[in-house]
Amino acid sequence: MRGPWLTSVFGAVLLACLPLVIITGLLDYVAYGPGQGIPGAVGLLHLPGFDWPTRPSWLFRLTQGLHVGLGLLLVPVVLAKLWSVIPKLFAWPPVKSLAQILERVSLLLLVGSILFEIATGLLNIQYDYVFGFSFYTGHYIGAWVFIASFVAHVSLKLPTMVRALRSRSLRKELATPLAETVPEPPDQFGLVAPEPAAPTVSRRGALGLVGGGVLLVGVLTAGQTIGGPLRDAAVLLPRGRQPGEGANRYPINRTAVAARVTQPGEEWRLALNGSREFSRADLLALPQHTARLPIACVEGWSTVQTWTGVRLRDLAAMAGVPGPASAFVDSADPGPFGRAMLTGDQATDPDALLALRVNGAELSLDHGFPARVIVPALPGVHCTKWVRSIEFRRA
Ligand SMILES: Nc1nc2c(c(=O)[nH]1)N[C@H]1C(S)=C(S)[C@@H](COP(=O)(O)O)O[C@H]1N2
Ligand SMILES: [Mo]
Repeated sequence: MRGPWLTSVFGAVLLACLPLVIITGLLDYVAYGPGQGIPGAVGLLHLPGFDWPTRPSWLFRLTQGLHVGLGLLLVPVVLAKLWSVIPKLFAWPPVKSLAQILERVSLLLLVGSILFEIATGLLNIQYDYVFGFSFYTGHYIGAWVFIASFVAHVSLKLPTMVRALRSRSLRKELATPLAETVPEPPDQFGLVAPEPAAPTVSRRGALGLVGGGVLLVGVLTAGQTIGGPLRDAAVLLPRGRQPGEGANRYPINRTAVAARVTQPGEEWRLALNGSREFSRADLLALPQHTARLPIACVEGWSTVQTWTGVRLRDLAAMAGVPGPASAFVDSADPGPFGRAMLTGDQATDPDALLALRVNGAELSLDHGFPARVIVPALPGVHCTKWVRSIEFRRA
């Protein structure tokens, strides 16, 4: 089965799709906001970044959905392509010439980095950080290793790929049954076996198997963005499978128990710029605004709900900073996502809320009672729950 044509078909699919995974991944990096310190120390690899916009409100839902969703869909294709070049990966003797050493090192970086990205990405959406390093820093540095070796690999192999694709017709291959399947002609790269055994699968069968794998991954993934009953089928993204109850029935990223947050009583107050305090009743007595906005988590799930609460910009005005340059939100959660920094535009968007209610009911404790931030197009991680204080800053 192995040969330049088959390898090139997998290669062409990856060449068409991986740039989208790369670009949406880098956009997610910008959305997370280098100002938040995520990822941490990456030295020269830091991108300049720009202020993440608040419109369209589904922007982050789209970029992270594409990054995680497409990334998962491509896993069977990556594995198939690795299988198709196995003779090259284990070539012997390992060192023949300087050019060959360079080629093998570049392949090691290419294969190593994509497997690293797949492994860290998958673990991040499955488990609570099992790495000994920060997922964000590791996945980000791994991405740059992959981008560099991917660009090098494509520039070296593109002519070979085009030639190989032209050597056979896809339509004809898809019409060829097992009985008529013969090896590709011997090639200079040594992909075609010199003495091949009789085929046990046709080329269309091999492509169908990989395509079926992609489809299966799709079924096990799509529910986390589409929602509804499909959400329960999304076993590859279990982090979005803790739904609440009633009006609060949508995924919970981190429960109150996990964050060690307990139900606050009447004594709860929101502190604004350290100078003003509001009880929940005070907040409910202020003008309320309702907006239908998504929560989209970098771990691969998203949902759209109807939120009601006080506009952040109204709070900014009450704090005496009507046009803030930024807003620092702190919460009762001591964990890593217990605080966030919003840009001025994010804090003053007309739909940016300190939400008190969702879908017409009180926020549940798991979803941030007594109050949580919700801002259009912002990654879920910046929509802080269990808010305790907001500081609107002039700079
Ligand atoms: N205080 C606090 N707020 C938080 C988090 C957290 O861990 N602590 N997680 C964030 C993340 S990563 C997401 S995706 C959203 C999810 O909101 P939900 O659990 O209400 O769906 O909450 C955000 N707000
Ligand atoms: Mo998240």
